[in-house]
Amino acid sequence: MKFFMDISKLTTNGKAIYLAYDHGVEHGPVDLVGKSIDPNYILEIAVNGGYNAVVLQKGIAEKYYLEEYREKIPLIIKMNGKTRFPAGDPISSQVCSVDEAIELGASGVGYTIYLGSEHESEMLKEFSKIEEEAHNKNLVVLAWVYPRGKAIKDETSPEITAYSARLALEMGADIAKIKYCGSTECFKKAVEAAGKTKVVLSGGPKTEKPEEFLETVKSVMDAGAIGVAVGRNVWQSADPLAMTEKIKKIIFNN
Ligand code: FBP
Repeated sequence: MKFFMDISKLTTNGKAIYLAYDHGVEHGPVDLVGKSIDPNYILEIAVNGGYNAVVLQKGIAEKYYLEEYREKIPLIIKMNGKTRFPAGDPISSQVCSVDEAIELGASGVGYTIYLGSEHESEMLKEFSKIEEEAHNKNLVVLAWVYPRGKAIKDETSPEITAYSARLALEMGADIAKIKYCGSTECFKKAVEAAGKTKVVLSGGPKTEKPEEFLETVKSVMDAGAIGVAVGRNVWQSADPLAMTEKIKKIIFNN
């Protein structure tokens, strides 16, 4: 069992930028505006933008990643998912096995835990099995920790953001992917709570002006995050590669 995972295959000098593209499950094609409906378009951005990895569900990986991109860009497989339709507290089901992720060429696996959901215990149990197997098989484990459900009064409060980061550490994740809480100060507390688990920002909806998102990136880097996992703010932008360069400048020159 590997207790200390080497995450260098998914980082550059300890920093990282990941291109998230699991929205076809989470939100549906409504998010995949213009050219971004085409997985090849996204994979080209990931390669040409010099991302540390692209995040895909298994179906896209099987049909688009395997043949052409395996040697060009590292892969993080999203291990669970849910659509936007079910009512009530969220639960996200495992839809890919660790062995399948390895066959698809994954260097890491990602799993969403809805902290505070009434179904939280099922996700914690599922995550912990994936974490054990993935670490045994030398995969980096990323936890998307999103506070959601009736019990959560404010999904981006400083307290719940730090709790999200801490949960990732306690559950054995190598990297926690968490939402922004609104200030460098509060994100710093989350990074502190994550301890030896590294923290990346979860992008969020496309901001009106690109500068707004870039300010958030700057803020989380100042707070001690290692980078971002971004989707819509890149591939919904008019010039995804130019946007990528601006984000990278903040992350890697920090
Ligand atoms: P974005 O940068 O587009 O927000 O992507 C990050 C992400 O975590 C995706 O991996 C996921 O599909 C989406 O956000 C889910 O967002 P939410 O559950 O907040 O709707």
